Amino acid sequence: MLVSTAEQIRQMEIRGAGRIARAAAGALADHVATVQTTELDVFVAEMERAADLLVSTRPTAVSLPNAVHMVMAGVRAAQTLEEARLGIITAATGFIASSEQAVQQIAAIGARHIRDGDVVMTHCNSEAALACILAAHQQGKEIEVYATEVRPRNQGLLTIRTLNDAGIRTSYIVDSAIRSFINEVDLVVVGADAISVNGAVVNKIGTAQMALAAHEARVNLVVAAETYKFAPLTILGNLIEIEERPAEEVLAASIASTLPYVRVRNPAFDVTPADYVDLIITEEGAIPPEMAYIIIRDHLGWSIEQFDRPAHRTDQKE
Ligand code: RUB
Repeated sequence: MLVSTAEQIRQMEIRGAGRIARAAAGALADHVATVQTTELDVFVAEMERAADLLVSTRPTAVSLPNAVHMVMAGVRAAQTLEEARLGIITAATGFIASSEQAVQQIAAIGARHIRDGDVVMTHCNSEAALACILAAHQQGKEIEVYATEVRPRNQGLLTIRTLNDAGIRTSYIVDSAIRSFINEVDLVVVGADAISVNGAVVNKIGTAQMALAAHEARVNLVVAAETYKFAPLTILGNLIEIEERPAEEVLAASIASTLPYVRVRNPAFDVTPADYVDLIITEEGAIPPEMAYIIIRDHLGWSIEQFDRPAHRTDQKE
């Protein structure tokens, strides 16, 4: 179960920052029953190995280490093996429930920012962003969506299926058509894999281009993101690692092998600077990107004071 969940995350059969986080929490809870030992130390060491395996699967979505950290907190306070086992299961169950609830809260807040008659553009397949759009539609607002294809893995197909099933009029466009259609759009709504302390948003590759086009066209960009998508270690200046995926996702190996001078680059995510983000909608409320540190300090419990050395760099560069 643990190894198969890790593999499913790595292969993107489980994908999207929120789903990845919940799957990892569930895998840790399930792993508890498989650890055959009477020793607390052995149990903790095995759970830490399991946590490391899960965290190693995809480097960018900070929801993954954040969820694992929250679940593993259940073991750290334990004095006995039974407390440790129960601690993990309780923390995992709690995380999964609060993560699902957070999406509903984000949907309720996000829907308020979508007006009747709005044309909304979205990118990739974000549960949180789609929840806002669906909630606005359920409130009876007449909305229309532009959804991108999302090369190379075509997550846009998942998005248009959901929108279609809800009865929302949707235009499906190739990623390179964003700027051609941005003037027909009232609002951009996207999700996030990670948010830096300075409010920079890491999301599916192409989000930064969409943000640039929206900025130029004076179209607001809203990010829907649970508080556990904020990256605590960016307060130390750590940069969020951008995952680069296999070349074969972009170009078949049979073709690539005939092009010895060609190198395929396949970054899965990019960084949208805070300047291009108008609002971040969390389950705690809608905030400007400049308030990211407050979320990291007050909701995730990390503050700059707990570290010995001051941050030497707090910007999230491309
Ligand atoms: C998914 C992606 C999504 C975020 C947010 O990338 O970039 O926009 O993860 O999604 P991938 P959610 O398909 O590579 O995992 O709101 O569902 O957490």
